Amino acid sequence: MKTPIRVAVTGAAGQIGYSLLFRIASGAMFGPEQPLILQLIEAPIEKAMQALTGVAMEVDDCAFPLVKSMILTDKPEVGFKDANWCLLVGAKPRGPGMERADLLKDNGKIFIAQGKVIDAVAADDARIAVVGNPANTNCMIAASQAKRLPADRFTAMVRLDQNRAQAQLAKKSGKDLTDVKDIFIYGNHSPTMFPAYQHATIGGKPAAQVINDLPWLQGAFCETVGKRGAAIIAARGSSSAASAANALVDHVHDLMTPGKIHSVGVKSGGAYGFDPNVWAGMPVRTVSPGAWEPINSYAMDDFARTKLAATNKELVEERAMVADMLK
Ligand code: NAX
Repeated sequence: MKTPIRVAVTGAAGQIGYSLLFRIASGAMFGPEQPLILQLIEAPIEKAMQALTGVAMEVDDCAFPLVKSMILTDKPEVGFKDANWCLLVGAKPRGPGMERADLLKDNGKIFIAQGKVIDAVAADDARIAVVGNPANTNCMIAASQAKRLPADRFTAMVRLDQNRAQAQLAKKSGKDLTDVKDIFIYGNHSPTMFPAYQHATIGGKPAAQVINDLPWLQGAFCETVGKRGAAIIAARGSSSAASAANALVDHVHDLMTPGKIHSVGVKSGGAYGFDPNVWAGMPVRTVSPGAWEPINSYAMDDFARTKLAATNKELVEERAMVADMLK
């Protein structure tokens, strides 16, 4: 039997948490042989902690063999202690009439505090995945607080956008989902993101050739993927939850699986013309469990360069809005 790993999850009693915990506990994220200690962190609010107790009771009631124990806490220094993975899902939602800058600052405070604590108490091999929005900038903020853990341990989730893009290409072409390959997301997890159809293939052929509808690829396709979150809210009355949890399972699973090539929000280092200090979605290759290298060799045409510039501009603006909070 392997040694259990510690997985910390913030916002564990929220919508995404309610789908996510059961997938992690069943082995979907770290495999069927990997025992787990779940360290569940909620906001210091009585109602949230009470809800978390209920969720943990349901995890107990599933009798998952991999779950060795659970810690329920509203104290980050307890929840992140010795954690091997820190899944930062909890964040403050955007309230009615709230400006983006205010949302960035309010969430910035949460991610500064969590970044500091993770750096101080998490395991030496800790990896951090940020889902709470604005995910790329929150990830940058958390990473800015780290002195011990290197920046490449901090990743932001853009995998939901990749999965959405793959599904749209399969639907449009009428081919099986598994025939669609190499569709990657660049930039921010926001409507400015760029799903680069130019490099995608369907059944081994260029997606653009199979679909043969450039106005759709450059228009409705990019728009549908970019605004899918809003469309889900309009249809369901609340934001994506099960699909977001599923995407986080994919994000972490593929980061732990050498050879996988997938879209991850990482410190750009200047790849694809991004500001070197923003966290931008791009394809990465997992080289060993938890370690990745960027794939920065995809050629970009004029349309792609315009889209990359627009999403980079937004990331740079978000960074400027929180500049006084960064170290
Ligand atoms: P919910 O509002 O249902 O749950 C959030 C939970 O986080 C709540 O239980 C709250 O008490 C908790 N929380 C708040 N502050 C906390 C703190 N400081 N420490 C610990 N817990 C805290 O939101 P949910 O639908 O679960 O979404 C969570 C986040 O994911 C949101 O920021 C949302 O915008 C973001 N999303 C990101 C996606 C992505 O692809 N990157 C897609 C889905 C989702 O919209």
